[in-house]
Amino acid sequence: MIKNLAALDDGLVSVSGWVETVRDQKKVQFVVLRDESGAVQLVNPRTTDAEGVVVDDEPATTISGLSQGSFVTVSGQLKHDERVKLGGIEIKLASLEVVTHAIPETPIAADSSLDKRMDWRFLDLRQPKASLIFRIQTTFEHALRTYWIEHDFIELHTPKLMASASESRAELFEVEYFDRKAYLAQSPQFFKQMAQSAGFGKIFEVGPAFRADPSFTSRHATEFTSVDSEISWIGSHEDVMQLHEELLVHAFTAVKAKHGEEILGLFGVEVTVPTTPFPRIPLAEAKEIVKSRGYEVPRDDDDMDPEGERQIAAYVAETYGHEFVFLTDYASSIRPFYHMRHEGDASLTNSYDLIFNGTEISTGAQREHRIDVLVEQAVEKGVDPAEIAGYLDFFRYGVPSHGGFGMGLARVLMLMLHQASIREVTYLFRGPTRLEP
Ligand code: AMO
Repeated sequence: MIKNLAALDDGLVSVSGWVETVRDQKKVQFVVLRDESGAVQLVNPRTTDAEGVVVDDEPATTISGLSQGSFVTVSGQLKHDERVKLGGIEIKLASLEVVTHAIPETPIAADSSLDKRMDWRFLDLRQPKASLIFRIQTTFEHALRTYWIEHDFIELHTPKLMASASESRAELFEVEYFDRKAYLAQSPQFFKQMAQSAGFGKIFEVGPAFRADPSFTSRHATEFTSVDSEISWIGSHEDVMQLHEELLVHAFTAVKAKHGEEILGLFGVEVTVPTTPFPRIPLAEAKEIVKSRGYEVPRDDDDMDPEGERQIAAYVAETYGHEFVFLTDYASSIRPFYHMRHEGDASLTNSYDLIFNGTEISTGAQREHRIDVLVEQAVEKGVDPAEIAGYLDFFRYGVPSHGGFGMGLARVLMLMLHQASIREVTYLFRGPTRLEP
């Protein structure tokens, strides 16, 4: 049912919205009007002359010519009728003003390709599913913030123009910056660690991140919203995982409470609030498990590949009845230089990836905070200390033990709502061949 009905002085109501359908019958016309709050049925009985023949008067003629998506403002008498599907009300038309006649040929239809729908994103977003996605995103982010604020975290907005790479150089966007080069931030990694050097203790940021990743997968974008948090005084990455799971439980509880029924109705998905602790499996063990299920992981010395992630998620679902799993203790060879390595076994790191419904949504780790070790690890990874001198300075004046994570917001939503691509849950997607709209 539409919610934005305004009462007029003369006992009528007024409402504006987009025309969804027009049913032009012999003696009566029905129009369904929609806005962001819902839909309402308008009814316009046709006028007949003395012989009972229908007359072409207004607003009947205008209604007959209304194209789908036209934007109109109407007034009329509100009638309650339980038989009317849209909330048991309808409006008997008194006046109708067409603000904009929509171009009759709609460029997209329900069966249009995803790419075509992205071309016409503002029309694509008119489906009720789409606005629900962004209301869920709002609730999700709000719940994360509530948790952080209740636990005394500080919110930061770190710069997105940087003088160096913060993650792999391979995925770096370079921009002209007056007489020098700048780079778009791949993550707030360095600056969230700087806050630990500054003594902020617990911080978070929700902001854009850029990756010059030429892939066309369903889970990669060149610009995405990264949910980041970083905390000091940790014993190991276990403390980061505990923060991470508590945050997710808090946010999933809020989403389920506010949108659970709508999500079930529109997406056919029952949101499950995860239980803690989430299962934790060292990466090497996870690879053995998927191998024992008959899946040959392409490389033992590499990250878990997407099929491996699906396989381990299936195992976790069967064994623990859980949608989440932390894969822990990644090999140093496949982790960035700033991850802390195991005490006594430098081949492994105090790090994890979080898998949700079979796809990675997050990477987290304890960071190396001892300057000598950090420089050594950078050099070993081929990172020139001179290039990250500013970052290394944070550690030259003492930094507590610390760690944190980065989580792709769109990936969480995609997997929560069982969508096939992050394009569906990103307001305006950016990929290698998409810079518009
Ligand atoms: P990582 O590079 O794994 O780690 O990124 C963290 C999370 O960000 C999301 N993500 C992406 N989402 C959409 N498109 C992309 N191209 C893309 N790349 C990454 C994923 C991923 O799990 N600084 C570390 C995090 C940390 O240790 O705090 C980092 O950026 O969901």
